[in-house]
Amino acid sequence: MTTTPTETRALEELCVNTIRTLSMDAVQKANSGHPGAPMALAPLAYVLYTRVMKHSPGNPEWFDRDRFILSAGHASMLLYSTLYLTGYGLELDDLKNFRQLGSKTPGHPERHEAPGVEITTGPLGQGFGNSVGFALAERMLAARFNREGHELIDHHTFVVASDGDMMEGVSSEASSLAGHLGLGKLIVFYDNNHISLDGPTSLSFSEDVGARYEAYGWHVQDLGEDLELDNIESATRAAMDAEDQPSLVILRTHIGVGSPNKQDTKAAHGSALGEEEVELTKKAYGWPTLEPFYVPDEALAHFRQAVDRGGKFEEEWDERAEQYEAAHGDLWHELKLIMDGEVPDGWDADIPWIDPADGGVATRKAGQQALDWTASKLPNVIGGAADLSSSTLTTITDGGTIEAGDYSGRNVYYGVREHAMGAIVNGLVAHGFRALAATFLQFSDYMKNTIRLAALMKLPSLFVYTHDSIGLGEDGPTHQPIEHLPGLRAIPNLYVIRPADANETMLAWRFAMWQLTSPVAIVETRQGLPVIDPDKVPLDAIDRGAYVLSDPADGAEPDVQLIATGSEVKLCVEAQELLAADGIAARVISVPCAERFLEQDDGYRDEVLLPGVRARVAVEAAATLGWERFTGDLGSVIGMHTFGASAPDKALFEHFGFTAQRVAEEARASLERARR
Ligand SMILES: Cc1ncc(C[n+]2csc(CCOP(=O)(O)OP(=O)(O)O)c2C)c(N)n1
Ligand SMILES: [Mg+2]
Repeated sequence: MTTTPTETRALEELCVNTIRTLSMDAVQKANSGHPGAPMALAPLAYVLYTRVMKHSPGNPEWFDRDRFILSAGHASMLLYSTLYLTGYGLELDDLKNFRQLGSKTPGHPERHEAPGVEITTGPLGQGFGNSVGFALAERMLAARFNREGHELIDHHTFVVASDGDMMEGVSSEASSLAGHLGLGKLIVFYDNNHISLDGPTSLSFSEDVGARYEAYGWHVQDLGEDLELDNIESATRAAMDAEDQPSLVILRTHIGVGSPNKQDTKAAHGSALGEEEVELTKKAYGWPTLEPFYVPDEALAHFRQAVDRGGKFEEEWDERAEQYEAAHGDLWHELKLIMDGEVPDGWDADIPWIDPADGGVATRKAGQQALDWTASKLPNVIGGAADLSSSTLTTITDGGTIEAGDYSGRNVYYGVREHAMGAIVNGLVAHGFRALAATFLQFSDYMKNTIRLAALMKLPSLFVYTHDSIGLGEDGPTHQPIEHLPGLRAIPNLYVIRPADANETMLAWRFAMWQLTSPVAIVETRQGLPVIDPDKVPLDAIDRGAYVLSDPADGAEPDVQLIATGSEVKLCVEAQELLAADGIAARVISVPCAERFLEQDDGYRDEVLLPGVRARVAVEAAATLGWERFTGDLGSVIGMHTFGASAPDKALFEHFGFTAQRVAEEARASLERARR
């Protein structure tokens, strides 16, 4: 039986309208969500998922798949409808449960909640930034692993970006870098519908976006209103042919297309159309029934061909992988580690401990050694910084530089683009690299949402923040973080590690590399710190979050407990001596990772922080919020209550009360309260 072109066109239109009606119905049932963009973008999703993309719905994790990233995460129903239809394992019931507690179809796409969702999106611009990381990861893997006659890594990253995405600074930063690096396998579709949440984009957005992207060095096509499926497909293929430039394909769409009363208005953006309007729209589509969630058999069957098609892609790739393994066994082994996201056994057998005789070592300096060590053991570690690598010390020594056309290096120069750096690192990590984002702690604010999203996704991104306190000195209060540590610690799933010395730093990096289910922020000093004898630092110091660094001499029971992180630990060690001279026995507790410590069982917590010893002082050169959990009602917290100042670090610590004498004083006062 042959089908005529007219029949084919009718079937395809039915398919496109199935995406539209499912999306409308799900939003209507939830009485919440964003119907307009999915309706308008249905032809694009149809073309990508059934004609263009190399993907395998039967195995959403197939490594060489093309990645699809819905940066306009509010259009989630576009993705869910398409994933259901093409056979990713979502069921119609999942669409009916859109936005309900525990469903696979939350309001915005969440990585791994539904199969086929590559990355969590919703905060506009983030997905765009992530996609640059995905596209860069592909190029880096290809450069490292592809060999003559063995093109094992060869996939595209397709992105849907809305007006809001295009307005956000993070996408500009990321696009600028993507253009600079010539990431030709990145293809962004701009949903140019002239509408955003508040109304027409003419309220606030009037630049020539295409010209802007041309200036970034992108390949730009503007399809205008011509959204015929064949036209979308040929533009996409033209974008794929532009191998040395990322591509922007501008589509002039109509939000809520087909809705007689809401098309082209903000009313189609973020709320259900309403029963009546849904019916009117279905009639306008010539839809066969008003029954919600109706899926025509022939449309489903047509979409589901994606499963067999994907199986073939995969089979063919598996064959090539076998040949590759036979020809390049070592490389295959290395690639497998990255694909499986595994850390090889015994990788951390020889930790490069730092000798206390080395004198003052800044923890950022130890961080450099830790990076070189971990990078020498783990091929997927990637260095970089936002134009501060000579300060953050986060370039892999002899690792080579990523540049346009040569992606074989291991260091990314992100430029002064902190927000994009965070988003790109999340993309690199989601694609299997252990990439780090580095800048000064104060500038973590610029990239805050990327840290938050990594934490939400439980993505093991590594954030390295140096210049961790007033201890950075002369650069002054603009650069001195105050509220950042408590702010970061308040993010669920994020481990914030502030090592007290070079050896805790070594363990911090080791921890960041082996634990694969949370992002980690390592916070390091600019200034030198005394090195703790490695014998005094337990191997699980970071894993357990806190440990007893020093107990009173002669096994005396402690009268008071001194608690600190980072550069303030040494003050506690000095205060311990001052107190001993007065006959007061003090325990010093180093807390490199408060969140880990709080996760330990009571037994360990009570072993370290003795519940019976209520005289306590916590010291940290940051806002004090949170330390009262450790110091209790009789203790005190020494911290920062104002901004810092510009002066040499020693003068600042003195000025703001970070001295051993002050710690000893507060300890005596707390002991007094405890004895009353
Ligand atoms: C960073 C960020 N700011 C604000 C929002 C809230 N918000 C969701 S969609 C949207 C704008 C909608 O306009 P557009 O991106 O053009 O999407 P469309 O209405 O065309 O679907 C806004 C402001 C958000 N999701 N992320
Ligand atoms: Mg819009």
